[in-house]
Amino acid sequence: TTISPLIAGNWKMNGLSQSLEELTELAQLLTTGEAPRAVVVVCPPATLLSAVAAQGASSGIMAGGQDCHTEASGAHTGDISAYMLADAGAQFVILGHSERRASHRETDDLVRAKAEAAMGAGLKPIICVGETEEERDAGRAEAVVAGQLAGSIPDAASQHEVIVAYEPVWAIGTGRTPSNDDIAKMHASIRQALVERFGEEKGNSIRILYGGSMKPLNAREILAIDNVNGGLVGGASLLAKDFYTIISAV
Ligand code: G2H
Repeated sequence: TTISPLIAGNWKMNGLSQSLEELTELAQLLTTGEAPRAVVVVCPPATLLSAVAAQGASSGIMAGGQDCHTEASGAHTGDISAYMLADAGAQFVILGHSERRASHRETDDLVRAKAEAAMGAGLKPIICVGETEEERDAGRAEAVVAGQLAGSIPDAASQHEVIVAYEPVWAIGTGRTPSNDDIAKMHASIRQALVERFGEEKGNSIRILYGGSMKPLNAREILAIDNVNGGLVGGASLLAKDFYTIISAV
């Protein structure tokens, strides 16, 4: 593939100001060794976003949010808009993560509206899809993911940069991962859906990340699979050394 790979760290609801020391360490690792082949993104909790954006800039680390509202501003207590993320220095935003789909009942329609808002604010949405274990056991994994893609990616993606993250729900934070063969099959099917919807050129230019228990030990083989254009890394992104190992595995 000719797409430049991207590795994004999803800190989820982890990270206090002291976690910025990990970021400093990551920046040192990234700037002392050989320049990484991957675009590097860190998505901290919103409280640390501007610090990550400021501190990461000198080492090429880009910042991303973990969610945004559909509106630019207004009476939405506790929410944060895409414009606010951009204002704080974010260039990316994770949307439709399975944890939000599950615990905040986010639907494909809502994720699509959020992605539209994100693109309107100049952010690159990282749109997450993935089947549950039941759905995989029932042989419906590819159909479920195809449905999520169709519903969650806005048509306007044809004019903007979007990223897809395939995260099988049963692999998230569990230490379990699909076989390389299953990852290859799913990523090929996502690629096909993107090409069918957006055409050869655009469809082949969209990054498809793998997420779910990616760690230093399995990153190299997963990242070598066809149509895997990077990773969305949760637990293993919290320690600079581990995250750097994954980044270097591209
Ligand atoms: C999947 C992933 C990051 P983890 O949610 O989004 O987390 O690597 O901890 O499974």
